[in-house]
Amino acid sequence: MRGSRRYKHVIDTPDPGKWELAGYEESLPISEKSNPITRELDKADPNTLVQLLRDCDAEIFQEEDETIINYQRLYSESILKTVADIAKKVQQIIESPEDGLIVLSGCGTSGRLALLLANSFNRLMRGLHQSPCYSYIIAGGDRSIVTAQEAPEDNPAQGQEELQRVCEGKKKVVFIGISCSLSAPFIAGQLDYCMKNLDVFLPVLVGFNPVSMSRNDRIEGWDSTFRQVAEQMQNLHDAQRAFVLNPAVGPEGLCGSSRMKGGSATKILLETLFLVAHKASSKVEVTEKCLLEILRTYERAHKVTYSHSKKIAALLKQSATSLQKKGHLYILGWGTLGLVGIMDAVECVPSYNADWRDVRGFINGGYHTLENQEGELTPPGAEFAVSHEDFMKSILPTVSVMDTIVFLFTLDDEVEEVEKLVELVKEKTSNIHAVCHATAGQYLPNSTKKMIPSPIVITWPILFLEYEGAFIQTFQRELSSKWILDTVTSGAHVLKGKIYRNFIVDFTICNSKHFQRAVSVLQRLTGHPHARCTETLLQSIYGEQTLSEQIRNTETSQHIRAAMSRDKVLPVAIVSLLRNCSVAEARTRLESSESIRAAIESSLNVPGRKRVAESSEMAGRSR
Ligand code: S6P
Repeated sequence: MRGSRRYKHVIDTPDPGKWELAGYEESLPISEKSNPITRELDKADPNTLVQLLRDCDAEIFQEEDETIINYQRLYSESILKTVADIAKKVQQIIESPEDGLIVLSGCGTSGRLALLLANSFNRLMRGLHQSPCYSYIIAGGDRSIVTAQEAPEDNPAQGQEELQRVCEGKKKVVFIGISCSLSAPFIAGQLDYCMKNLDVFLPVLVGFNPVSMSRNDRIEGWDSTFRQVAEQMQNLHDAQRAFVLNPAVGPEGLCGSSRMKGGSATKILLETLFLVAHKASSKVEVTEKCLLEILRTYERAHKVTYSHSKKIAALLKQSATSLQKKGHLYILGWGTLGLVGIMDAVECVPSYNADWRDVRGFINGGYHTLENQEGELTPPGAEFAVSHEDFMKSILPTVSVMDTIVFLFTLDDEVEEVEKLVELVKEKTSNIHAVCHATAGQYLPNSTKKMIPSPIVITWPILFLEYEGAFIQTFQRELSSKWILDTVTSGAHVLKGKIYRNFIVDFTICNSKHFQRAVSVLQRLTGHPHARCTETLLQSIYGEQTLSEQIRNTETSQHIRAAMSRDKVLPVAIVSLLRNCSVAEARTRLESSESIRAAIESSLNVPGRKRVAESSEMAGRSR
């Protein structure tokens, strides 16, 4: 498991954080640990916020440090070998696609990325006059692409049903189950089904925790834990009957927010894997060098993107101002960048308990451009309206000076179309920003420059590559846009007071992972043991100080249902524990506070309160 140091790094990554040391938040998986880099994120100004999140993203490319614990990293030989081995299996499907399929599956952001990747590589195949052989599954179905549906993630049986439906009649399937935190029961169910049908399926688990840190609590209505499934997968790894692809990329900049680094690393790893598989099918040998060359382009994209940090910070600040004044952030994207915008917007709902109208993404051509299996989604509800036409019809008339609009496009798109929209929006607000991708030699027209005062124009070098390689440029632009939007939406919510240190303290508890995370955040912030934190969380969920036996003995899924119909569940529990007061009093205090962060801060500073809870190294130990 040694690093491949033969390769020169493009960027200097920050010093290895303490999270890599044994004992640092010992009971928590990497994906749930709090990142030492962002320990003071809540006190940062926009420029510092961008810099800190940039440093966290850089950890994706950090190599193993031989002096501390050996986690496998992106550049580890063991990871590169696994990528190459899986690529060979993918290649077999590409070469005889008639009875074969490559299925990518995930929940939330991981499911949206499954769609993005499946579509990219089907496009690549169509360009080569080959039959497309990629498909995707997202927990909760296509409505989860454009709206937040976090509950289906807890359902392993539904995962299996979906998998069977998608693979009906296929003789060979490479199944890629993505769960960044190695935790989603939906994915566990699918992997389990694949392992019971190895004559057809080759299961692959993608995530960013070691198997020993995967989730090990009981899954309701099922007889295995995620860890048991992952361990079974690992046992099949050496015989190449199943694969686990799980480099460590370090904790998220915002604790547990796997849409950020987890999502980016998923995109990097899987695009690299599929690209080399396609190259191999055109008789290019898959070597470590070839893998490293592709990975290095992503590392370079990180450097190029964050060289615009000042302007990203300005966009972040403007977006935060809009959200603080109860305005909105609208992201109007073209092509696949439109999906990147939608992904980021939708995630604000579960991540920060945001209203779905706060941050919204729109894509030119709507569902036609999204290329989702179910096509136009027609259930009633404005949440499903995602095209630019929808924006013009229902949003534009309501746009005010409080709102911020971001245009996200490349200079290969119809720039006149962009200009037309900007013209219309300008009549309503002057808060207009743009993220525009150009290739060396392309320039933003003067007419556009006049309309958008300070656009982020990212110029990418011309890549002289063969057909498959040329897709890298699109992938870089998508990732670069994702990095910018992740930073902007996360940073804006930090400035809105939704974060304490680097803990999100007001997320929606809408699945079992969130329930567990809420208890863990309570432990880390208040220093109280697991049992007391769970009790207070339940008091906050049900709004009752005395819990009945019936509530105490109810399954977690019932608590989650109750939590979803109440706001500020976690903040109320935090304040109640810190002040040792009733949940009713905690709620009143929160309601009169300028922000959730401010309420927590003042509760921590109550005279006589022991400050033992401050050390995050204590986290989870009392469990
Ligand atoms: C995380 C995001 C969620 C996750 C989803 C799947 O920031 O809010 O939607 O993507 O829960 O997570 P995982 O770890 O199974 O990929």
